[in-house]
Amino acid sequence: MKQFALVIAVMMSLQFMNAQENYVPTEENLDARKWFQDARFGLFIHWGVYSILGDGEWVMNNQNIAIDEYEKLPSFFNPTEFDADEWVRMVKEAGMKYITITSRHHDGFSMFDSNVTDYTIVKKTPYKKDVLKLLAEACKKEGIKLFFYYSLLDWHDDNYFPRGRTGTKIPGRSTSGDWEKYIAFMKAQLTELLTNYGEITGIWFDGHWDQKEWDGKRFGALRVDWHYDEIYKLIHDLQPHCLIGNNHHIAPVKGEDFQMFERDLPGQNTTGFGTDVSDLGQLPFETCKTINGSWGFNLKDRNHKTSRELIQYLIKASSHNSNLLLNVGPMPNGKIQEKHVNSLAEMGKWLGKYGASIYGTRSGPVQRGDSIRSTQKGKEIYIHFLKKQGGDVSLKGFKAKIKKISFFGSDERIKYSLKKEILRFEIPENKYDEIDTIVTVTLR
Ligand code: FHN
Repeated sequence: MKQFALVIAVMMSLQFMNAQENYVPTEENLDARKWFQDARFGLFIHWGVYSILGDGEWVMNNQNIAIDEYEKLPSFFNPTEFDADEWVRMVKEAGMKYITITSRHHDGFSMFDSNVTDYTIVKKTPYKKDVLKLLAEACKKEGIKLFFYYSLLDWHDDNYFPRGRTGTKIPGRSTSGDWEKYIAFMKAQLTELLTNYGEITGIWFDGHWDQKEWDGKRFGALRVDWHYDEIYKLIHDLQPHCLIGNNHHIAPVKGEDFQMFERDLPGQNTTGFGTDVSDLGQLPFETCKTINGSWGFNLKDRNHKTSRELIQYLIKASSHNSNLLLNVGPMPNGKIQEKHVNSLAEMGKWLGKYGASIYGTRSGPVQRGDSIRSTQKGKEIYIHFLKKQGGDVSLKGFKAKIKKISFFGSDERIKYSLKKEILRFEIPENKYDEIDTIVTVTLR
């Protein structure tokens, strides 16, 4: 009986999971996936009118701000210090290869010019400029790829009805609406995003989970049809290379081109978002993480990660075969906090020296928790020691024949022994680095 109930629950939750069933990725799409996997490092940007309140991108929900009150925010949003070229320069110097920016978050405010709503940066703010356009131009000049984050969930639009699990206490939300019109609205906006901004490398969806039943412990059935079959097809028809990812917190469905993880490395599920080892698929991976503790600008957040922590997380992500999409929340004036700019610069400096052990690599043969990780590119295996090891190092699982072992970037050979797939060598105390000690194993 229990099993029967489970089958019914699973069937119900999949009922509306219309994916792009017959999707066959084009050559361009497969090339884009390969590029994406090699890129390994990108900047996530959560920026919207909420930044004015300095309390994160969920402030409308968390402070239950009424629709008509929240609607005043755009009139104060005037990011006169925003300089797209400066952002892109910072990204390049950080060694990042792409940017994913929020085009519209859950508050429903479009940070771009749109013909299907007036609730946009161009029509409602004194700034009047389309920041996505400016960023797209700057990215194009510098060869940085651009992804758009797009929220499926909307606390502002009347047609986002049935309303989801969140934003339920926001005063002024409508008590009726036309779901099909909402889908048509999203399709029209996505068409704009994929038509007016040149080449867009990916669309990053979020908010699917808002329409799942929740009993306080577990997610249940999906209450709406997101029409992913039509939405994904639309995107792939407009730009066939465009990579689709959906932060739905489940294993990827047909039509998606990469699998994403939020604040977790692939296979880990510390956030409880439900993406555990059994959900790992064959698509490229990306994990997103905040540079402090918040996505959108949060004035009181002092939880800034150190550059050591950030670099080590990038190494761990690469060793899990995953990209790291590291988030900053720009301030309402258009600037990124100095502390974050500095940390990114530190990461860039490190990558300038050790980038070969990250870019273009895949997961390596030995992984040992938080202390030893490995990446591999062709015949080079990079063993990253994130913590000091006492005495000799012995690593299991070395099947291939070894040509030589050395410290990264040095010709000086390290003596080793390899018996029964166990590799042994010594790292002298004075060779350890604060952040990462990299030993390169070159295979025959
Ligand atoms: O609700 C959002 C949140 O604001 C943020 O955008 C993150 C980024 O991964 N995603 C959602 C939570 O899963």
